[in-house]
Amino acid sequence: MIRIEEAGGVLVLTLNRPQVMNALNAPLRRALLEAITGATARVIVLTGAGRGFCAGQDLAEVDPATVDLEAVLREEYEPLIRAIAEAPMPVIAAVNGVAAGAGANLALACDVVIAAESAKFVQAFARIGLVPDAGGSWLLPRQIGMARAMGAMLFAEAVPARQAADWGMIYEAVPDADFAGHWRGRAESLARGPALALGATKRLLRGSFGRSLAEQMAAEAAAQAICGADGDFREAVAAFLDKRVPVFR
Ligand code: T3D
Repeated sequence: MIRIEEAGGVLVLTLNRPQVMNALNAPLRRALLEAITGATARVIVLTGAGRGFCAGQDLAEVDPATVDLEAVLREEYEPLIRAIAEAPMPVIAAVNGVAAGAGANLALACDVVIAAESAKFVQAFARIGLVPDAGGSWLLPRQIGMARAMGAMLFAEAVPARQAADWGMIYEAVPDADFAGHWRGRAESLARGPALALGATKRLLRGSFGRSLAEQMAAEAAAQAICGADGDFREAVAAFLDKRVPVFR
């Protein structure tokens, strides 16, 4: 269901059902959740095998007459999206091709989204008479504003990677020829970084939507106290003064 490779602090999880554009069935959801919650790497990358990233729910698995959609979402999708948001390390989505439905929102739940220029994001739910799920109705208006999120979700049109980057839905769109080397370089650069500070930055930003400015600054101060007492801070300052590249733990 997924290919798992780990090297140099980077855990790469490749969704591996290319014959159905890596559509999510129950075994794939379980494998992904286990791999993310069990990860000890410094960075996780999610990507897809073949020409798609993920086509969302495997529609061949669902019998609309009997499926309990609420239970599937509460018991399988929600833990997966929360596992990404709550993972102590940064999670990168390397979106190699189309990301549709819950597959789009799986990508958008990641901390950094890097897409190949030929990739596209489709909030496909309205096409099949469903509402956006897997956290998308919370994430997308925060990422691109209400007007664009509403349009993307009501019209269920594909948003090309370049436009997604221009809108702030993703971090960057990269020419296809450079894509694989580029996301790997990004992941390795985070893996060489100060893990404690990067994890704390993720938590601060993700927690910020539920806090006032005063509460957020208190959270910053508390996190800075922890990072400031850490060896990585001492090493980085010493490296700066010595005019050398810091070596983080
Ligand atoms: O059910 C619940 O528990 C609730 C949760 C719902 C969450 C959701 O994700 S709802 C949204 C589900 N996803 C979709 O509606 C997307 C359906 N797929 C598409 O619209 C298109 O396939 C794509 C835009 C993703 C890609 O189009 P294209 O033209 O590049 O490829 P294709 O030819 O349509 O697909 C290639 C193969 O993948 C094809 O199989 P075949 O004909 O070669 O044997 C196609 O049937 C299969 N495939 C694509 N998406 C899915 C899928 N098979 C099962 N489930 C899919 N979602």
